[in-house]
Amino acid sequence: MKLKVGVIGMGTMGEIHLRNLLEMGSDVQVVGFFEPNLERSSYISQSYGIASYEDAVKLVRDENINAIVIASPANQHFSSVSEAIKQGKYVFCEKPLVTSLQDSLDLVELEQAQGQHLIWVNFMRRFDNSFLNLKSTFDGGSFGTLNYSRMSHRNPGVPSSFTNTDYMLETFIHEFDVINWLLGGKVEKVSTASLALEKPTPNSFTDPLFIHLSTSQGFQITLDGHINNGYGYQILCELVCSKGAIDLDVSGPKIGAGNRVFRNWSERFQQAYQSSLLSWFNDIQNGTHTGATSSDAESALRVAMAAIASLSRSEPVDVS
Ligand code: ISE
Repeated sequence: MKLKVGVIGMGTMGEIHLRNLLEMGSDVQVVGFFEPNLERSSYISQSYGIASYEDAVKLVRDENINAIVIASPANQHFSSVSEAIKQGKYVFCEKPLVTSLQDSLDLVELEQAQGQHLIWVNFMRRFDNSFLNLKSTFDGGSFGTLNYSRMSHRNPGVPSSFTNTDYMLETFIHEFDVINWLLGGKVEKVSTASLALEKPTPNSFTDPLFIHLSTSQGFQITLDGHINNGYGYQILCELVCSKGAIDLDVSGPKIGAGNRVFRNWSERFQQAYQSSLLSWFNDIQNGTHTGATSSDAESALRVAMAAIASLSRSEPVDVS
């Protein structure tokens, strides 16, 4: 099946997806895109020779388009995704899929009514070679059973409008998904703590931030974030098991980025973004779903909501 793709949102992420789509061969055709910022829109049309649409709804309803890639701001995802699902079109949507639990439940229901998977959420760590190597080593069992896990998320900086809610929905949402994917089970309880630095963040969010999570299997996970660190982008994930500890530097069939420090997230996860989009294409051809589903997105969102509540109330919160 030829994918005739429309892309919604042409910020940094939308352009990365566009470039990756353009490299996927003749079975993928980019029909057009929608970007509300006129300057950016004309830059994209001129640079890539692709038609722009007046609005997202026109793009989604165009009969020449059968698959939609969504990289608009998260609070605009629901209207595009729900419209696409009603039209029976395949969707590849950036994280977080939506920003409220009600929207999430509505999307899961709409998709179920169509009787097939139509939503793929870009939790790209599931396709990152380092994470895949870690998962296959852990699943192989030679390191024994999990005692606890440590994770870190470090970013040189985030936009000045960033808030604590964004911290959970835009940044830690990746770890909330990784916990479900890598360890299985459900996160049941979340508590948060912060550290006041001498040089505080100029933005209106709490950084560095620490989260403690416990899962239905009794696993304990500590997660720290320092996303205004000024020096670089680094992702760490360590599984401390009964026979030894393994992390993202574990060797595996494909070379991964490991624990190294990068300039930014797009550089660190370049391979994962390509693989994630390619697997969407392959899944559509094969009638499979090897990525993150709308239900996976809902599980991660529930943890994020509990973390937001824990941070604002300064107490442990159960995940609903
Ligand atoms: C950004 O939006 C991403 O999705 C990156 O993967 C994440 O690491 C970063 O913290 C977010 O701001």
